[in-house]
Amino acid sequence: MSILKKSVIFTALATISLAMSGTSHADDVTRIGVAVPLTGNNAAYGKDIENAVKLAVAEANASNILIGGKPLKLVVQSADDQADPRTGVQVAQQLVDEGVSVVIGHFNSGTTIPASKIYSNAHIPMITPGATNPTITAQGSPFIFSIIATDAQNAGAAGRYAVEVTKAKRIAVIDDRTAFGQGEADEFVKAVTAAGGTIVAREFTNDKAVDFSAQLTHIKGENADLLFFAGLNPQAGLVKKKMKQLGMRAQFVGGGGVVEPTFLDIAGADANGATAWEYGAPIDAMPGGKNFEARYQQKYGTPMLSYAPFAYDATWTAIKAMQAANSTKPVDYLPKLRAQTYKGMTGDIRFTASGALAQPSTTVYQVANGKWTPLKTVR
Ligand code: ABU
Repeated sequence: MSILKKSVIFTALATISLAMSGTSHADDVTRIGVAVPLTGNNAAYGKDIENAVKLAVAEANASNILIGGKPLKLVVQSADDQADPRTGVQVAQQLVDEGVSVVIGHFNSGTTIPASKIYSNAHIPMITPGATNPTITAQGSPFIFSIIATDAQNAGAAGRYAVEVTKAKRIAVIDDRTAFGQGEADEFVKAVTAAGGTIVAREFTNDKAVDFSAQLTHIKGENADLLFFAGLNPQAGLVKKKMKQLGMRAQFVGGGGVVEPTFLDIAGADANGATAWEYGAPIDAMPGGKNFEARYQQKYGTPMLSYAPFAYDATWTAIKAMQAANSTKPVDYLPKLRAQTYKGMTGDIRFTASGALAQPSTTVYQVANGKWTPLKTVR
């Protein structure tokens, strides 16, 4: 083999090796990792989060923030976790190897729980803008944060409301057997039972299913007057549509992740009357919310979904902690992140000792005339 050929092969191998180890980056930039599903059934939620992080980063880069006397130059490092726990762990390790200073993500509780252990071991802060199983922050890691209400709060409020306000007497539940769906169904059932309500059926499916006839027929047979569906879109829309086909009288109640246009598109006219609980306050009640919505729409040419405000705030929360510490190194800015109160769009962002959001809120919405309309916010 000629010396030239050997040299070309060596250079190519060295480049691949550097790219894989992540050590080829110039170190004048600060990497913000985003780990969300960018493909598969949950891709719309993930893209929404990624867009919001990129918007915050673009605005921060244009703000001439100085850290250590130098302009802060942020770059977004996106990773597709495919809503899959094993892939979640792999991309978490990749982001750590690439030297990110913080990770905004993941979206699914089922990916967040195992991935959080990777960040925790690497001492990289992770802030989830969407994963809501209470065990995420109950782990007590000093590196793991949630900027959104948990399902103990969201589904807990849904359970109390079902008994005390809706006055449902015979309550049924279907969950999708994910860490999120099963977790929020458990929290809902706990709250219903504590409020003196009666669960007449507890059914489950999986997060890929499209046919819910067996579960709904059983629930109809139990003469349920309220059904809590613990899962995401598009399944929530399909469940609502099927309920109508089966002539069920039960009130449909969704948990987190349902108040989205996809539900309306899938359930069509059958969507009317459905209710669902979503984390935080309605966008109109968020300070600067409408302006953010317009900036997002202008940048991406598409309406934002429910998790964009949380992802935007999560990114700025990390940037503010870096500013306060005058350093982008986790070891320096972590104490600021743990102690600060950042006045965000979604509220005052302060974390409890375990990394949960200190002042969460949640809102119940109802579909009226083909639109999700807020009914009440619980703090
Ligand atoms: N919180 C809504 C859905 C995401 C998740 O926790 O899995």
